[in-house]
Amino acid sequence: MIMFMSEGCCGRHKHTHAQAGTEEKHMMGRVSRTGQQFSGRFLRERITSSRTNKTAQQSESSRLVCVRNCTANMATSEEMVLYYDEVSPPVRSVLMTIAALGLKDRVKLEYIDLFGVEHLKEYFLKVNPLHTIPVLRHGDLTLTDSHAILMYLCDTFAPAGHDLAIPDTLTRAKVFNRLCFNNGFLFQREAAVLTKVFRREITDPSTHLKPIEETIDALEIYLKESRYTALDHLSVADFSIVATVSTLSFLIPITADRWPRVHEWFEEMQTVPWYAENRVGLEKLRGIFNKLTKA
Ligand SMILES: N[C@@H](CCC(=O)N[C@@H](CS)C(=O)NCC(=O)O)C(=O)O
Repeated sequence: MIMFMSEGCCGRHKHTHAQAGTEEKHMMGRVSRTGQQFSGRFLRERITSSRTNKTAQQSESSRLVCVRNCTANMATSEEMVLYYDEVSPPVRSVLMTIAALGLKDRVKLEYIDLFGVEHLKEYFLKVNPLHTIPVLRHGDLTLTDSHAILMYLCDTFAPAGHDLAIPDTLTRAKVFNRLCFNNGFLFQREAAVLTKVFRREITDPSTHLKPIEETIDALEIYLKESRYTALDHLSVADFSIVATVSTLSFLIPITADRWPRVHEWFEEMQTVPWYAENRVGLEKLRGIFNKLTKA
């Protein structure tokens, strides 16, 4: 968890979701560096061509689509509320997913000012006693972890054939495994260092970077095994991991000579239209980080 302190930070953060929406519109339909058009049709074609064992997957897929539809029927009429502050990497992964699934109009955003220590206020502790964001509320359901939220959104709202749909148990296992990598290693190690900076315990993080570098080494290996972090096409694992990697790039530049595959993937992720949702909070956090690390 990144612990946020109040000193000097109150009132700095204003709601900028509308700004993110403008950027997203601007980027929609953009062509990636590899010449790929990020349209819904393109995504469907790409996922279809990557399927190898179609028949087995289809029967598993229809079972899961049925489960998903039942969930969707129960839940889609309820309002969704996301407690957020876009400086948070896990929040940004959820914002990218909401945009990619076309859910922006359906999610009410409740701003929790982390640097204003709003997450420790009594009313928010009733929402999440562990005082972290993001939190997603959907009807009676309250999810207090970004990785659980990402899986839930995919299961409930990704139509069959969408890149973010999770059609079978093998795909689920791969995506979930990378989400666990982010939750247990990448984000934790990055957060441990950033917390020291935001608590003003250190101004020079350079001697604290080894554990983070080790996780980027692991990511380099994973990205040699598949085109994206979990699969050969985009998944929510990429949103989760890119939110963390873009933030840790304040601390460690992701260079092509040191981590060629991570560098290539990170460059490509920045061309994905929904990455616009990551930029706003990332730049806000970078501003705060730069102030606290300047000697
Ligand atoms: N595993 C959680 C981590 C969430 C987390 O640590 N969020 C930070 C912001 S990046 C937070 O709310 N920190 C406030 C606190 O720990 O009190 C997730 O992925 O949702």
